[in-house]
Amino acid sequence: MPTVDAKPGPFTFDPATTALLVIDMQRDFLLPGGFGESLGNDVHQLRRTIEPLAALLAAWRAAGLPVIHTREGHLPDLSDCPPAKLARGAIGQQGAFGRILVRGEYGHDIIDELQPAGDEVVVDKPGKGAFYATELAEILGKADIRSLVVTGVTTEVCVHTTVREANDRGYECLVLADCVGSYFPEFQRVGLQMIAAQGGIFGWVADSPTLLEEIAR
Ligand code: TIU
Repeated sequence: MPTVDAKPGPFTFDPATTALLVIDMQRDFLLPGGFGESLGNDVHQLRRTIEPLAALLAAWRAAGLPVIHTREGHLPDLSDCPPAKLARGAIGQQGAFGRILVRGEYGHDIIDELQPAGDEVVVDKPGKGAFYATELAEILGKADIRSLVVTGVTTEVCVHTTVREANDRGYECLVLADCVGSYFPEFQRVGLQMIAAQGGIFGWVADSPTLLEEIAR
């Protein structure tokens, strides 16, 4: 079985029951001028994930392993957006790339570099976690997936929420440090530490090159 050098210890996975999860690599979060930047954030903190993630996606696809993408966003009438989220954010307002985090808008879609391939699943989620109010659990169950390689943005928000949800549902999660990003360097560092602390309280953390070596075998 492939084994990756990770924290807090080796992560062993069965490729037959493992999926790559790419969380919210959307234009609204990653492009200059988008929603993320409108919140006062530096998008370059996230953009460092694009190159390693593109390389990982290519290798993962070449190995014939499943990829699942997610996108955070809402129906055009915002009926799936909780009032508290609406009140705090710019959701649904006009942004540089269309209505912010609204499905069907240019800014809501995945960046050009990481566009889903033909048969890859895209899960649209209204929350931070990829399991809440989505079909993800059903998709993973049908495919007999039990381990997730987790990538995407942002580390302490949608990645953390999803990994915690997955952990509580019995999935083993490997989070790739170079393929997840936070607008805040401190949150990136501590966010990753929190996952692997206490003997891997809700997952493992590694860098993508160690996983790429295993995939190439
Ligand atoms: N995908 C995700 O993390 N959604 C966010 O709103 N993240 C922020 O860090 N703002």
